[in-house]
Amino acid sequence: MSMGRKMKLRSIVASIKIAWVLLILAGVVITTFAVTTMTTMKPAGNQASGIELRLSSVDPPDPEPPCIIYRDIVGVPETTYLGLTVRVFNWKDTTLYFSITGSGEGYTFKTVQLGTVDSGKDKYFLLDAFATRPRPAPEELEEGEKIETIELILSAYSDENYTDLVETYTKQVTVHWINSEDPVWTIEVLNNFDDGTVQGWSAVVEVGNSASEEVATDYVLSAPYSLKATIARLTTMAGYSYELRGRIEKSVTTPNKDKVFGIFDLRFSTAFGPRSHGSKVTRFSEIRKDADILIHLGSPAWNVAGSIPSDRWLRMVVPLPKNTTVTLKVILCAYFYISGGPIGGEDQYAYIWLDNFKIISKEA
Ligand SMILES: [Ca+2]
Repeated sequence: MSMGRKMKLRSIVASIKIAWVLLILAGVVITTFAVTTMTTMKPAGNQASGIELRLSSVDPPDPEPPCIIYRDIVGVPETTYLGLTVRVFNWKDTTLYFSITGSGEGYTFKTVQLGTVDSGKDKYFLLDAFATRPRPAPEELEEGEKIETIELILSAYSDENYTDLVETYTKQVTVHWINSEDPVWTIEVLNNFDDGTVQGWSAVVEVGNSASEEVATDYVLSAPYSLKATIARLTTMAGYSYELRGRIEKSVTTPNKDKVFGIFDLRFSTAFGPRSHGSKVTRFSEIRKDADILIHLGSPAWNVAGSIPSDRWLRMVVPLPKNTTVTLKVILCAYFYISGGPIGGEDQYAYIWLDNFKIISKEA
């Protein structure tokens, strides 16, 4: 690894701490995420390996903190779906073909062929609906919680038919279920927007021209309203690629209790004009606590189409620090290319919906 590359990676790590990446979906979706700093688990021992699988932005050689996916059973279908974003590293001296699957009691995993990662490189992959599992019954969650372990199994092949196995790499991941409706949890915040107000949330444009927030009725999880943010960018030139990025945010003060979680039900979409190419999908989404990335979905590569699911609800659950004032942010980034002749000014849009946002807490 060249010094230049190392420096760049270091600076990214310094700003990020732990980015996890997951998503789940269900009839309503459900997602997940992981954070490592809040647990006493020890990192898995290093595996001497020419390949590696990570679920965070922490770069080798730094050990990756333990991976934890938080999930809430409330409001999800009887069959739950787990999705995640993973990073695959190839330190072998040739390009390899990768596939990934997993195992865990009660889980059914897909086997997904990821394609190639070049020698010395890493890539992000979003695994949509990667695993299913029957929703745990409330009785299975003692004190409103249940911990289980799954394994992710990465396999590298030398050929495009995925027949000549070169190496496998296994990663242990903790799944931490919660039942946010168990009375052991105190509901500190519930933002369902059903009073017709935005309940302290605001929209912010990061790359583009405008952002606005409102209560909306087009997509809701609890009637009559959800929160809807509209982020817009005016495009006036053809033959250019454009980024469109914005967020919703709210400042909260967390309770002085040992366990605090934020539960987000989110939906993303875009509306691009007829000249835009780049698919009707978004590039990445993140949940941040101030500048810290708590969950990252999708790929940083701008030209990866279909990086995150859009037009359906996703759930993401994040642990939060106690007794602290933080700004919670949900970021959405889209990328597109405008082709053809002069377009004379055309707005492109990205949308974020939020409903039934909760902060819950309890003593350990
Ligand atoms: Ca609502």
